[in-house]
Amino acid sequence: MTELILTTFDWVPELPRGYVRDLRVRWALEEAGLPYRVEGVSFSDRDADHFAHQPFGQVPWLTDGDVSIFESGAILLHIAEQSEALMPTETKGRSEVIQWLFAALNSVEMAALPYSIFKFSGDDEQTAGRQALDAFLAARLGHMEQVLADRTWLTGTFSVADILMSDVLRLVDHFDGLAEYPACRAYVERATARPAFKKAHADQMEHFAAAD
Ligand SMILES: N[C@@H](CCC(=O)N[C@@H](CS)C(=O)NCC(=O)O)C(=O)O
Repeated sequence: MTELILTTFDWVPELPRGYVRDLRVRWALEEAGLPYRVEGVSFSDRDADHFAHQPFGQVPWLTDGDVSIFESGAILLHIAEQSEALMPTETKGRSEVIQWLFAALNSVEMAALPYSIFKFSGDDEQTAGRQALDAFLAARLGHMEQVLADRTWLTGTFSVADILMSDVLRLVDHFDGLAEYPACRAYVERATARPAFKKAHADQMEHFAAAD
């Protein structure tokens, strides 16, 4: 087995700590029981090597032997291919997990991210554009509320799709955006009560605090 190396920033400001996307990767690796090492790259000075691994100058990326992979969704899929704790190998179960993985990124995070950026910036001015974005998110959350009303995990058993979906919803919940969506909120609580999440979260907080 090759060594798995997860790269994240060496330091970030207080505000995003606990929400930097290396957490999703840590969480998946913990659930899968795969050993890994974490490396830090400069937050303030992003060099050519950083862009060679992550063309947007962002984090995370994962190195697995001669594979270097960026985009948290792609990384999670790469890890899930190595563990039935994260994704079944049979075609039907695998497709169900993959569709929800994409839904988390392309249907929910796509709506949740603009909301979170406004919240992080402290700008709460209700412009027409902002109202349209809020309505877009509310529609997505309304549908997720129905999906989650009668199931514990998205595909029956816990999978990598739950890591991604609950992490996306967790950021909305951080700004109290799930107040009107009790099933979504309970899902986030269930997911973040898992020991693998708790370890991943504590490790990320410790990693950034060590650089203060
Ligand atoms: N779509 C990318 C987004 C990565 C991303 O937004 N990373 C943030 C940390 S969570 C980052 O590097 N921000 C610094 C920046 O954009 O300059 C993924 O899911 O991996």
